[in-house]
Amino acid sequence: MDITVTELQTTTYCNSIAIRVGPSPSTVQSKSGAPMRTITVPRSALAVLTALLLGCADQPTVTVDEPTTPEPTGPHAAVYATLTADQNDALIGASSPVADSVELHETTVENGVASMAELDEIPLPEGESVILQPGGLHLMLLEPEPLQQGDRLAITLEFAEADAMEVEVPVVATADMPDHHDDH
Ligand SMILES: [Cu+2]
Repeated sequence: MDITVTELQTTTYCNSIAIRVGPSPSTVQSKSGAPMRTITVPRSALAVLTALLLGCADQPTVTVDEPTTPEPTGPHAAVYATLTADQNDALIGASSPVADSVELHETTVENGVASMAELDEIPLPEGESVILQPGGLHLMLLEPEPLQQGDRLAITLEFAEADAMEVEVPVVATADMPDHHDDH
């Protein structure tokens, strides 16, 4: 069975699409009498369409770009990424099947000495790209299972507003990233 998408003649995207599950497209008249366009899409597209419609309910979303973990040289592993929220939000936690716990950290350097503090949350101001990078904000997997270049680890990010999101993080050569965790 295909899914029939009925596009109403309205200007706002989020009010413009209705999904009916039916065996075939049919002619539909809107209440105002204007004809509506119908498109039939494969059932496999239902998840995508559902996501689009859920996105219409002003559901905050956070985009995660270039998640990366340098191959650990010590007991812990850092995860870097660029996070951009479309509404004011905050990263409030993270977890991974490869580590018992994942903390939010910030590295600061004072008088040439690097130290790391655990944060309760990382604020994500609307539309602003927050960069998790060596020497600054990062996620830290505490004593993860052994990770090697070429592995991909799963990490679930929890936000104050947006739904939790699972991200796949490639493990890259340490030579590709500055190492800032000698102080652990
Ligand atoms: Cu750290």
